Amino acid sequence: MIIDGVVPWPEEVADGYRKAGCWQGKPLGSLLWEWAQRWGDRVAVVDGEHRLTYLDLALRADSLAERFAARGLGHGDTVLVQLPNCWEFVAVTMACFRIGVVPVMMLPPHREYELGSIGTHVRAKAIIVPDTWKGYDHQDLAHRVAATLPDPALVLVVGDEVHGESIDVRGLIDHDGDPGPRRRLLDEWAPAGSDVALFLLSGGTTGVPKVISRTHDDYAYNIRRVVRACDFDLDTVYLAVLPAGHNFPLANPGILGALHAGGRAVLLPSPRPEPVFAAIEAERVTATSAVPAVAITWAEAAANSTRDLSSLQYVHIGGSTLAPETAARIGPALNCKIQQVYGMAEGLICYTRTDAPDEIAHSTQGTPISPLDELLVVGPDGLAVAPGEIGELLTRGPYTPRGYVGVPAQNSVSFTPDGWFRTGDLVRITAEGNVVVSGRVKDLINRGGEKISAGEIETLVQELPEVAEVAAVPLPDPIVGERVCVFVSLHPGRELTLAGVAAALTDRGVAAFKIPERLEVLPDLPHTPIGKPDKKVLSLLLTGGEGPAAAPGS
Ligand code: OOB
Repeated sequence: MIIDGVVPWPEEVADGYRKAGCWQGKPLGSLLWEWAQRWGDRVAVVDGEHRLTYLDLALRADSLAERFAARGLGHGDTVLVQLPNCWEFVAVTMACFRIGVVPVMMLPPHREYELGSIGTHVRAKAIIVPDTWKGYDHQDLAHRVAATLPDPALVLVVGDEVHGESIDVRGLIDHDGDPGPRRRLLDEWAPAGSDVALFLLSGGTTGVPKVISRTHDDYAYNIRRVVRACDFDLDTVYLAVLPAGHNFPLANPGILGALHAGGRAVLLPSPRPEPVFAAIEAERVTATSAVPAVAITWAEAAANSTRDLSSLQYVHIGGSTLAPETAARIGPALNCKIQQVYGMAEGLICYTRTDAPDEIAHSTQGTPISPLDELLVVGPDGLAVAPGEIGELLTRGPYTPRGYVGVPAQNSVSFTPDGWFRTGDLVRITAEGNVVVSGRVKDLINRGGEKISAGEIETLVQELPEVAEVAAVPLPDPIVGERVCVFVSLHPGRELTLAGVAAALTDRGVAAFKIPERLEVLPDLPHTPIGKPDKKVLSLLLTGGEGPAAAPGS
């Protein structure tokens, strides 16, 4: 089934990946039943009091899948999934995989602006939310968003307070009768391995939502390889604390990797140290993943914790830059080994291996998980740099798609004509083949691993009547790495405060993590020779001449 706007791999390349055994033609929903057959009564998912075995999970997913289908959802229909880390997230995702419905992985902080623009772009047919989350009414949000979408969309809700006009997700799960006939029926409806399994989000650019389509074949391959790179096995107890819809905790190796290995995924809705340490102690967690900002808070809190963290073997750290000195502190503080990961929703994943010496694990981001990943480091002229030199990383491979969904103009910028994805990251590759990320050329702000497109913030701030010109730049920050700073010049006689900007963007329904945290008003912005705001100069103004780690907008 071909979904509008999804860019396939060229047929001969796809054939090569099939012949090499990467793509096995099995949808992820059928893998769920393979796991259930192998490990049926072992615990697969833990969420507080809830402990689901592999068989429980498969039966619940089947029940949901059948009810989704009964409400008209089928192959290629897209569903916005905005759930915190909970067992229902896993069951809903698997249910979608079972019948070829495509979950679109939204994040809990997203609001009208993100749900509305992505939902419109992918023509969502349903929105799945919690009733409330962190004091915010997501059910209400989902109904407001649904009313603005191009097609009628169902609102499905996980929680105790489900209103009449919403569908109660837990109410769709039944445990009656013989599950065999349903399973056989769903097997007949299963998508093909080459079909799209899910849509992941990338930091958007100006008005262009960047949606990444991942097929069952490519995602399953990614999961198999990363499970190997991290030595996940039957004894793995993986703790998911980052938002489960993000590619890192979802599948690298994350929740799906733990399940694929026959281990167990423990879900926690927050990375705060005390509940994390309590969960590690209670569930004998062996591995977890974190962005650097989170790993640092754990390392600091561990000194004063009486929790038994002795089961923890590995913390996977990635999503933004981790300084080698910091990396060296985290392992001893948590009494475990760290594995660095450099990855992206667009595909490519690099990991330092479990047996890497400390100097590699602390100062590099490791090697690609597949021997078929292709990496090319180019200079500003587009030509390969000399080995070991810094340049922009381009990549292709069996789990790196060839384009974003439905944005041909953006794709001609983000991908080369021969299919290389331009990561926008500056890297060098060491003599041993390890990738070291040293900055970036793409214009985004990386706030504790959450990617915020500078262009998107600029478009929103430019809409304010006071603003003549705007540029968003990263403000270096010791805790989250970078925060959003906007420089503006104003129309004559106008005034603008940071609180004013924050209120205007919040009113527009923009996620809180994107709201600017610093505002600088200048009489005029400095410009580059072609007349764009000069972000290098602006960044220097912020750092007093030191310059941030990243080189934005160059
Ligand atoms: C992960 O995925 P995304 O899609 O949120 O962000 C990808 C971008 C990369 O292009 C790079 O700019 C940055 O995040 N990044 C890193 C990094 N890992 C990712 N920058 C410096 N050092 C690192 N170790 O962030 C992601 C996806 C899967 C696994 C891990 C991370």
